[in-house]
Amino acid sequence: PDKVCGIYVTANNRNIMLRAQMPHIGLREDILRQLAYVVGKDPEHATLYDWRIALSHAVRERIVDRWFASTRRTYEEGAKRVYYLSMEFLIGRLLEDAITNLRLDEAAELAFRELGIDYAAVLLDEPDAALGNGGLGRLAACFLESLSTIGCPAYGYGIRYEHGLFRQSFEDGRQVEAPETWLLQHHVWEFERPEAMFQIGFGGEVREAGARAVWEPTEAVFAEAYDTPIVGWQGRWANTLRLWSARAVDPFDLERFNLGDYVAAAAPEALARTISRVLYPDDTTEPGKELRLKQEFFFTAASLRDILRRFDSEYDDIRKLPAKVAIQLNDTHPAIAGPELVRLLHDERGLEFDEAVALARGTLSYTNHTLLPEALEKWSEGLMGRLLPRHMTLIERIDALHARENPTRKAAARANGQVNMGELSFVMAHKVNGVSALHTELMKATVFEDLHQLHPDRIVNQTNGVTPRRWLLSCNPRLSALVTEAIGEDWVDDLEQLARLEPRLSDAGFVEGFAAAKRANKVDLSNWMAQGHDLLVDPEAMFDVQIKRIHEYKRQHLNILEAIALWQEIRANPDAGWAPRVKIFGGKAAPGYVFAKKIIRLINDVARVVNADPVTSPHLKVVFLPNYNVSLAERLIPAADLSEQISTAGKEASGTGNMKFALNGALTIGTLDGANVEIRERVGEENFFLFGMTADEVVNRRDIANHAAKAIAADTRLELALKAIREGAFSPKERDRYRDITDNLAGPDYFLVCSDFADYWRAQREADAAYRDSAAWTRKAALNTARSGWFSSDRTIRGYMGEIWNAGSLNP
Ligand code: TH1
Repeated sequence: PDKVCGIYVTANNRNIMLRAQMPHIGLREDILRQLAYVVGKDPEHATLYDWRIALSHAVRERIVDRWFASTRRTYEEGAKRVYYLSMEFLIGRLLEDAITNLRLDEAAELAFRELGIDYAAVLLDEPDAALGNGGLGRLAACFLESLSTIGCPAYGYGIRYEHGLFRQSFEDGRQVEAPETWLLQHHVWEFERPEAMFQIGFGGEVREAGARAVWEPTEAVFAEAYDTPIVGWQGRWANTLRLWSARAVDPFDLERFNLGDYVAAAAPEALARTISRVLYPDDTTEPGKELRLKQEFFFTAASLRDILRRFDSEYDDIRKLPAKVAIQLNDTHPAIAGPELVRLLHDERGLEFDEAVALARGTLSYTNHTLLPEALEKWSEGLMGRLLPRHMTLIERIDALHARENPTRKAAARANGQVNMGELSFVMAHKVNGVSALHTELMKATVFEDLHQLHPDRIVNQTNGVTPRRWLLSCNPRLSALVTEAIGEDWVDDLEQLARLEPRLSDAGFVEGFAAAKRANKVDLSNWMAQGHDLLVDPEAMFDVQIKRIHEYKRQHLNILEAIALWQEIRANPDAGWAPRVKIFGGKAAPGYVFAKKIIRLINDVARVVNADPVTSPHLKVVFLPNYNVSLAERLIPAADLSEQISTAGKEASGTGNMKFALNGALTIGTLDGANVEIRERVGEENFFLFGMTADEVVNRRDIANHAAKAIAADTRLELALKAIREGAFSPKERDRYRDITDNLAGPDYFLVCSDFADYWRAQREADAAYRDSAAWTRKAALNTARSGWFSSDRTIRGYMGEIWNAGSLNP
């Protein structure tokens, strides 16, 4: 028999295997077959949706073969597996990603051309899988794709939320939230696994049984698995994203039903399903609700049971666990994995407590994504003791053991009536990592100072990255084609090859091609904004983009203040040769974050006034696009000239949007925060508009009395901009509408918007001047692309594999 993809094939399944090698073969026939036999439609009556489902099934078939092959290889090699536990996976659309990685794009386009169907529209019909808030969830999605591209055997584990992040619209400039209903349509990519079902308990009592204990929960739900294959570049490898859905153990109360109480009869099912019903819409802020803790335990406990079941199927010595299993905790959301794994090893498998802790520690590692105090998870002992009584005791014992091993230890996981999940994660992990060089150093100096002293080798840095398949190859086909033409296509999974573009900068044809790609992307975006949003913008203007969650530390209000000041200055002096600009905003505010929602409304109000001003309108437009999500990012980033990365220094752990912009040839205006520092180092300081205080200066500035008032008094532009807001220039019917914003900025101004304003203005005018010299600008933009190769998530994942997981690649 022949060997294809590492598997021996017989004549029977030869066709399947050939398709695995040459996926474009028979694509059109397969689409039609799927349309008929899976969707149940003939081509004459098929809607866009029907075509999309048919295409997705045809593509999915081509993944499944590789998926099986990857699983089989992992078993054959006895390879170590990596498990990435995350509350969030912000995947976006899956179809185009799969088509790109299987290199089916041309075949699919051709097939639909022959069928007379608009292929682009079929792709756009897919809803985003928005099972995440922002950077943390999107990072998890990039990591999954890189793990598959690299061929590292891995599973993502998370929650199959019925409703992902809410849909955002504006009414009268205000954010309105509507539930996201992505699962109402048939979700083609997942496979239900009713056989992988675990019962997860809550509450109840703990019975002592000698040295061990038996936990008897009073409440229980089933966790049911749904698997989505994640295929890597060129389809060489496919891993699994396994998401857990909650369902009732006793789904239906027949007795109640027979008594005629139909609502009560269905109640157990509704209650159980609550656990996987919605994603908490808070990014980097901690609501600390009981349901959230239940979600965390639910998916963590189910994942650990599944991991041990898979381990047991291959090995009979549990002491091999750290050699065969690496579990990464994506922030503290799955931190209960520490005590739960100890419980499984100690209470259920009878290991000595100390050995159970050592094995768990050898298996677990933890990524910290933020130092913001409000985002560091702490659970009250009361709540935790009620919901997870056994874990509460085990946490106490973990603390005691750690104190015995480290007598000088000061802090503890359990302190002041609360469980500090960061401390717990640190103590239960063999490695703890930050997500940018600056953030990792700040971890050592601030939040984890004591623990770092005790364990100086535990904290390591793994600067974030983004997958070049989605964030260049597929979202920016014009630039990708240009790059491939210049240096071949090896860059796609070896992004540092982009450095080979640099010598091409002396080639006028290449530079012109680069400028032309950007211009065409901007024209596309302008047309889309004109059609879908009734907004007319000039594609020759600088596209200045800030897209991210709305948060005071990210300082969208600094950006809009600068827009107001610019508007005022243009009005006063309309003929001063202004470089035309379009300021584009996108982002959602947590529904309970009142201040952030006010910022959204202010931006919309400013946009209304500024865009209607005939004097300034040739020079300045302000646009807030609703419902920012992964798909909108894919549209905006390739068309951006200027990337706004303006957080208060020390607050943004890394940022990942900053990397996507630089990769796509936008220049950054930014502070020395998060990965901006490393981006600037690599692209060169002359190709980056730096402004603002450093993290150290920020801390000192806060000690200066009336720092905001002083900054305002020293800067007339800032003073006038604030005055305009206060006097109702943007809310004529309600002068006080933004009183809380202006009061905050003039008073505490914790995020130092006023103190950084003057330098931000200076950097913006520098950007204006640079943009006027379009040849020089293009050169800087191209250098950003050429020097962004290091920010591939492939590099990040290799770092985790080598320094944290001790895991290898099985790619041929
Ligand atoms: C983000 C960080 O804010 C961002 O700087 C970083 O690039 C990204 O993670 C990936 O590392 C975070 N998102 C969350 C979300 C929650 C809690 C903490 C963080 S930190 C819910």
